[in-house]
Amino acid sequence: MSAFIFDVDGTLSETEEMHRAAFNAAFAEANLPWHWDTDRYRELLKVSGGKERLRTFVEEGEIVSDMPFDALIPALHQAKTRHYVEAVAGGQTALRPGVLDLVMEARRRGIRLAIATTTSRENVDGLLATAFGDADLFEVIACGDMVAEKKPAPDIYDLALERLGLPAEACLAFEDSSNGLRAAKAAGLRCVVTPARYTLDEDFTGADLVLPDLRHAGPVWKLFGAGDGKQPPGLPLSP
Ligand code: XBP
Ligand code: MG
Repeated sequence: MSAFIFDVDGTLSETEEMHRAAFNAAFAEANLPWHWDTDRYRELLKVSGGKERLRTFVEEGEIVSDMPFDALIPALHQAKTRHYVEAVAGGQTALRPGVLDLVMEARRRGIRLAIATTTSRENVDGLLATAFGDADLFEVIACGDMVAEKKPAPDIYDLALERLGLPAEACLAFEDSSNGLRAAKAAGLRCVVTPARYTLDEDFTGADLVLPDLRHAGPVWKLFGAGDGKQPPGLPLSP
């Protein structure tokens, strides 16, 4: 195998609380009486994509607004992205345990690195620059609206494979959510899942490996076919 393809939100970093805060900041800025608490956001996260999530919320709630939805949703999402990028630039996030070591070891072994995410390019660039100190670490960044169908559709992984010029069997995907796992499997990839705070209770049937985080990377190298995998396959999920 020749490449690792990483999801971003929840996989590289626990970013969803920052996304939730950014949505709420955008609502307040627009003087909308909306506030997403953690329970509501966990439900809404089942919809991939911030704009799609907003549309679901508005349509489900039959919420009336004096601005037509087709204008309201992009405007709110742009404001939300501005708040999110500011939060990331302010250093409000860090890489999940084990991510930096695994990425650096992959680089050392000449394994190519790519991103396949639902979030927008400006969010990805901000996180990579802040968390890794290098926005160019990943040679392929497939993200957001580059594809029509978001996760759990395979499109974003298909795009990453196309840009890598590699077949699915040459790559290993890293995800945190059921939507992401389904997208990776539908694209024919093996997939390691490290559930995040918002996805701990989701269904990861079909995952090739489920780990609490990437600190114990032995099973990852074994799955990738490049290591001795001394660790037992798939550590029990931390409580
Ligand atoms: C998770 C998502 C994104 C973020 C919000 O992406 O579904 O929609 O929640 O970001 P990932 P946007 O595939 O990295 O897990 O508002 O930019 O969509
Ligand atoms: Mg994710």
